[in-house]
Amino acid sequence: MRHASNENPVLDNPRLAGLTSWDADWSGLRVVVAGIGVSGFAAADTLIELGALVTVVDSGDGERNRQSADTLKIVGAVDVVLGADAMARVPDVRGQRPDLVVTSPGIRPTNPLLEAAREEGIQIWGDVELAWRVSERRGRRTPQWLCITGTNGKTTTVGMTASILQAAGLKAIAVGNVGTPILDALRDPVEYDVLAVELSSFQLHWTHSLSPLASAVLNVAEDHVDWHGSFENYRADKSRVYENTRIACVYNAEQEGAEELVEAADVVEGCRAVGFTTGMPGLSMVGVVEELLVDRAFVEDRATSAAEIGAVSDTGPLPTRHGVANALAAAALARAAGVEPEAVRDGLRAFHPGGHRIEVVAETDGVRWIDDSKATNPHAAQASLSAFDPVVWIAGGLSKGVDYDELVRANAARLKAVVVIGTDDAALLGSLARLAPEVPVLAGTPGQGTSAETTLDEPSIDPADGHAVMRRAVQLAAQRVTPGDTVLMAPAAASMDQFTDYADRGDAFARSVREELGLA
Ligand code: UMA
Repeated sequence: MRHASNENPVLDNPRLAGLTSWDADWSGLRVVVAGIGVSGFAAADTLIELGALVTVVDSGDGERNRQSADTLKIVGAVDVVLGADAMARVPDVRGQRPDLVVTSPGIRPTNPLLEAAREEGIQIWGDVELAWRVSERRGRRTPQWLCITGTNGKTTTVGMTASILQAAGLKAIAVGNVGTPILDALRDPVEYDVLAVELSSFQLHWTHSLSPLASAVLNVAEDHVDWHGSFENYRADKSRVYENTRIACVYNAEQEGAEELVEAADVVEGCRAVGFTTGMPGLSMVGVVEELLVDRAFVEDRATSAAEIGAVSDTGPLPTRHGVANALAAAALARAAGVEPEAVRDGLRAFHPGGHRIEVVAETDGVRWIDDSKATNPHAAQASLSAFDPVVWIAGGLSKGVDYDELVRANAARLKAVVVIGTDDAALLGSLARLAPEVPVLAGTPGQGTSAETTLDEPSIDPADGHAVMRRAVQLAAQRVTPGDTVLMAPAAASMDQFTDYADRGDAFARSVREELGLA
C-alpha cells in the first residue's frame, strides 16, 4: 500500500479545490449536470440549494424527464435542455463556460459532451464526488463512509452492513448504486452516523477525493466492458474504491489478484489490508472456523486469538458460499467502524435480502421455478446455475460486451434446454452453439433460438414486449420440464432492452409462472 500524497490533479483548479464542505462558497459556480435521472436530479437539486448556477442536459425528452425538469424549475432558477442534441457539446451556463460538469453514472466517458469537457480542461465529477465534497456541514453530524464495490453481491453486502450498524445502535443507511443517492441521505432530516455506500464501477470512475473510513472490493469478474472499453479499465475503476481509505481496505482473500489491488492503492497512513475468506482465516482476516464466523483482524491479540462474530447459519436460511463471503465483508467493514461482535451477529440475523435473488417463485409437480433476475452478468449466473441440476435455463438480454464461453462450458452438462430472451444475444447463442451443441435452444424472443419446435399460445409477439416474451419463455420451459427439474431465470445479462429493470423482469417471470401453472 502506498500512502496518499496531496498531489491530486483534481486540486489543481483553486476554485474547485476549496469546495470541500457544504459551507464552502458554492455560490455562482457554473455547473453542467449531465443526466436528469435519479443521480442527476439529486445533484442538480443540491447544487441549486447551494447557490450554484446550473444547466441540466439529458438526451431523453420523455414524460419522466420533462416532469423532473418542471420540478427542478420549481426548486430554483435552472436551465434544462432535453433532447437528442442536448449532449452534443458542453453548453454555456448563463452565457459563460462552466467551471464543472457533474455527470450521471450511466453516461459513458466517450459521450461527446464529456469528451469535449475533458479537451477544454473542465473538471468532471460524478454525483458521488459531489456528495463527498458536501458531506461535512456545520451544525450537523458528519457521517462516516463505508464503501463497497464488486461485480456481484454489492447490494446484499451494503444491506448487511447497514443492518449490522443499526444493530449496534448507530443511525445508518444503505445508499448509492443500491438506489438512494448519497446526496439524498446527506440532506435527510435524520443525521446519519454511518453511510453504507454501494459504488458501481461507473460511479468510481468519476470520484477523485473520496476518503472512506473503510472500503471493500467483493470480487471482480467481467462486466460492463461496453462502458469501460476493456476488462482492465473496469478492474482499475473498481480498485479506485481503496484510494485514500483511512482504517481498512477489505479484500477477497480467495480471489487471485485481489490483495494486489490493495497494495497498489494510495491509502492514508495506518490503514490496514483485511482479507475475508470462507475458509480458515489467516492473520488480519475474517473467515470461517467450524461453522462459526470469526475475526482475526480487529482483535487485540490477533496473532494468538480470534473473536466469534456469528455463525454461518446467521447469513440466511439457505447459506451459500457467496452469502457467507458477503456477510464476512460486511462484518469487516462494520468492525473497522468499531462495531462489537454481538452486533455483527444480530445485524446478520435481522437482515432480509431483496427479491429476485435466487427466489423460489413456485414448486409444483416436482419442478422448481426460480427467479434470479438479479444475475445480470455471467459471474452472477454461475453462482445460481452451478447450484441446480438438471436445469431449463432462461437467459439473455443486454450482454454489455461480455463473453459467455466460460459460463456455458462450465454448465453445459446440467442444461436440459435453454430459452433465450433479450434482443442482443449473438454472443450467448454463439457460445451455446460452440460449447453446448446438444442442448436445445428455444426462442423466447422470436427469431433468437434455433429449435423452437413447440406449440405456443402466443406464436407471434412483439420482440420488444418483454412481458409477452417472458410469457412465451415460460410456456416453452413448461413444455420441456419433467419432475426433478429446475427452471432457472438467471439471464447473465442486463434487462433494459425489454424491461424497465431487473425487478420488472423478475416480476414478469413470477407472473408468467403463476399463470402457466394456474396459480394466479
Ligand atoms: N442519459 C443520457 N445519455 C446517456 C445515458 C443516459 O442522456 O448516454 C440520461 C437518460 O436519458 C436518463 C439519465 O441519463 O434520463 C439516467 O442516468 P443514469 O443512467 O446514470 O441513471 P440514474 O437514474 O441516475 O441512476 C443511477 C444508477 N444507474 C446506472 O448506473 C445506469 C443507478 O444504478 C443508481 O441506483 C442511481 O444512480 C443512484 O445512485 C442502477 C444500475 O443499473 C441500479 N446500476 C448498474 C449496475 O448495478 O449494474 C451500474
